[in-house]
Amino acid sequence: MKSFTSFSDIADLSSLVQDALACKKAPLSFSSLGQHKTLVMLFFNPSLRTRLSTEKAALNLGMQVISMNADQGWNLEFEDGAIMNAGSAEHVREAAAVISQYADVIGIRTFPSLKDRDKDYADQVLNSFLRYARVPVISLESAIRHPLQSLTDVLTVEEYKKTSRPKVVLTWAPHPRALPQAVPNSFVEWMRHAGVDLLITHPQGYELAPEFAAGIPVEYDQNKALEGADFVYAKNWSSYLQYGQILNQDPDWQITRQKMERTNDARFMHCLPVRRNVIVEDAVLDSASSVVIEQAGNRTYAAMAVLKSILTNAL
Ligand code: AN0
Ligand code: CP
Repeated sequence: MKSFTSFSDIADLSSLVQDALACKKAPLSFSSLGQHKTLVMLFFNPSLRTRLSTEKAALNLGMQVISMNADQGWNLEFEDGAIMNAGSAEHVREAAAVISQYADVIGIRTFPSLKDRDKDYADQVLNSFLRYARVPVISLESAIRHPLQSLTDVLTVEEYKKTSRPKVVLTWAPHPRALPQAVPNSFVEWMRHAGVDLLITHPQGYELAPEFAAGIPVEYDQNKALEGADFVYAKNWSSYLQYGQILNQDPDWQITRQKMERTNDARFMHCLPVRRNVIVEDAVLDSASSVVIEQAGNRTYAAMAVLKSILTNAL
């Protein structure tokens, strides 16, 4: 693996998952693999889990880590041929090449604008780093994907499943702010290869981009969708069709204990951060069915498996 930005970068999902599980069993058994290698992480947007778990993963592998908040006062130019006589002081061509002088692996987190669909789906920030960096690049969530989260989600389903082919329901849930489609896009991109029966449920107008959701069944009746589910994965996202808009805030889409009773004693999952009693009731989040904390814990081992594979193949 040279860079890690989407499902298509990996060679084999089940071996990556097995590797992550091996890292979980013995997190320090590869502690010299990354010696004298440096991970530089740039955060164009904030993060709790991704930042700390990826840093922890790198430290477990013996790497050095430098993290930089790139969300304030650092206006990079991304347009080719730009005449830089306005706000931007530096072009990504130099920035990515220069960071590559200090880093063996670069991590990038960036959110979409949610204003211009074509621009967001071109994933310009991440792709510019891929193009101009001289070392492997890891997505720490881009405008349209969150692959470290999705690998974690596959790993977590693998750990908790009680049947060989569980029913996994991705359900939209309400949220007061317009959120990216990155988590659900990526979730579908990875889950379709994970040996599960995947079903998506959301209100009309929240259809995901066809490049991600094509061929995956959608049930517009959430109650029906939840019948017999083994995993309920809740997430809000803004509309793709009416790009970036909030079309619905119907509290009836919240995941409640009553709704969980329709499932096959399902595990509740969410990538976090989660709005309590908006996305999901306290009674579900605080119940034994919820695995959100364990899921977040698994972020470290997913990141370890990815970094290991970059360190062993590409550096
Ligand atoms: C972000 C999102 O929905 O993409 C990050 C989730 C991992 N969520 C929020 O900003 C609440
Ligand atoms: N789930 C997730 O990526 O969380 P952060 O935004 O805190 O990194």
